[in-house]
Amino acid sequence: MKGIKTLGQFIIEKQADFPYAKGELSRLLRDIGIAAKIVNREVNKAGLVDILGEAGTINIQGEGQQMLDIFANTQFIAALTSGGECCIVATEEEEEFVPIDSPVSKNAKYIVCIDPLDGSSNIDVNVAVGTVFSILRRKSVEGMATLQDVLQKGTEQVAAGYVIYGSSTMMVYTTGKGVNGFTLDPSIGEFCLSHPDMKVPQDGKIYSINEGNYVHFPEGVKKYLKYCQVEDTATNRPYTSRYIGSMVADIHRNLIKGGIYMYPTTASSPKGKLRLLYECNPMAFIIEQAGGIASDGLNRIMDIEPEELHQRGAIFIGSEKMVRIAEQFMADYS
Ligand code: AHM
Ligand code: MG
Repeated sequence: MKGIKTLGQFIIEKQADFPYAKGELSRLLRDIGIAAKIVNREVNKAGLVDILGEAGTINIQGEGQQMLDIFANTQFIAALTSGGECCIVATEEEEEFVPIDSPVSKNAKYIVCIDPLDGSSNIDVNVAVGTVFSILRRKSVEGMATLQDVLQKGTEQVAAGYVIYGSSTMMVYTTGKGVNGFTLDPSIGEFCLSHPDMKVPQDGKIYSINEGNYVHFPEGVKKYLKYCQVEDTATNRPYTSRYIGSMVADIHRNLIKGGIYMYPTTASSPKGKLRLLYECNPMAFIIEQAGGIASDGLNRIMDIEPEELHQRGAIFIGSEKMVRIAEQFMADYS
């Protein structure tokens, strides 16, 4: 029988890649893994208990908060607080960033930007949801960290990852040295290395976009979608359309099978829907590390200078060849 490698074992082993690190980042990843297991437990029984459904509050983005959104938010903040390695959590669920004001944490080196439960409108119908996180190193050297510590470009990320609560639960992360995926074995309660050194195929056949917004898309996107649908054996077209409506699940599928995920600007989201700091940047870091690319249609996502905590942006992400062609359409028709 082949031996299993747990997430904890793998993190310790990989610490050797960072000779000057003192283990804080490893502990931070461990803390996120623990919270993910707790969230997984609740997501799994969402249909059974009365946490299912809407909480009746509206979050900063004006969206109805699902009860599990709040639960996941609380769990991740609690795990990061008790872990002591994180000085700020910036979360989709809170208007202001959350400073962790304990004697150990306030001098901690790391900042976590997180979407605790992405795609949560899918919970009621038993469809995969996810968690997305980005880890930054604080820039300021003393006192409480500030908003400026949070507003860093994607290229400054030291780690990023996602958890997908799907037909099985997986955690996929990068520290800038490739991408590895771990599947939760519920019988032992551990994430086990199942997808070492993940690579996104250079080209693919799947395009993922909410085509209901078609009339409001930029001309370049409309033209690209028509391109995807044209019959052409040389380029394997028409492509296949797949859209779950959970970004994590859509990008995870395309990472494995090859494809492009797009959320461009629309009339109702003139700057795009997804948030730069805790949705676009971490997914961009993972996909680039897996050999793909992530763009806002014209520029690399990770080069965008953030100005606001909840800044939104358009995203085109996935297999290199597909994203490059989409960018070409954007350039030609803008
Ligand atoms: P959320 O963070 O509020 O769940 O919103 C993000 C989600 C993504 O997971 C998904 O791809 C997208 O919103 C779906 O939006 P739409 O319903 O407009 O297609
Ligand atoms: Mg989200």
